[in-house]
Amino acid sequence: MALLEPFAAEFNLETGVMEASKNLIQRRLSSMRGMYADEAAEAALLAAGDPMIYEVYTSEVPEEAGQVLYCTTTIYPGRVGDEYFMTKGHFHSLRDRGEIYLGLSGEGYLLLQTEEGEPRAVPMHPGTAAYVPPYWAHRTANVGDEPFVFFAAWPGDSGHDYGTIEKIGFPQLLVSRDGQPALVGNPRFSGVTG
Ligand code: M6P
Ligand code: ZN
Repeated sequence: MALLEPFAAEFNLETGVMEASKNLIQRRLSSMRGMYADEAAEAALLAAGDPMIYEVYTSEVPEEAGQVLYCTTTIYPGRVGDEYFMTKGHFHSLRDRGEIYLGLSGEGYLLLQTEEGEPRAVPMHPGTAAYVPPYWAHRTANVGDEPFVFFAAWPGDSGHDYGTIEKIGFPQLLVSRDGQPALVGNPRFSGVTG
């Protein structure tokens, strides 16, 4: 492994913007087609201009064992039908790699599931350190009216497995009920992986 020089990156706690980051990932609704339950609401939003759902400023750290990758994620406020704007979500390619999140601004939820489809949900606020244990798929959603911003750090060799989530979805949907976040069963959840 190469010996790296120590460095520091500055980022904005309100917006999540990391000025030094050369890697900005932007996900509009069109890049996550089929992930929201309400297909008619998705089609209407796509026709109305394809909203930005979230942005990720990633570190320049090499993706290899021993390194610690990090990023900030900013999920914009909004819903597709009743379902709050959210990330795609992923398992780690190496399933036995965990992750740590720190809420910086706004209000969100961390949604998780095991490979057996066992769901969990963890509310996140500024100052919440939420732990993603190894083996749990993870997705975040914004349940507030402002951008939800959080910092994440994870082992450099974890990898992102998006395909499994694209195929099976998450067991629960996070929706707005009378203006409050509520978890409901996902009727399209196709269950256990493999
Ligand atoms: C968190 C971390 C990142 C991830 C980002 C967006 O910041 O888990 O690794 O890329 O959320 O989530 P996703 O990759 O699932 O779209
Ligand atoms: Zn992860």
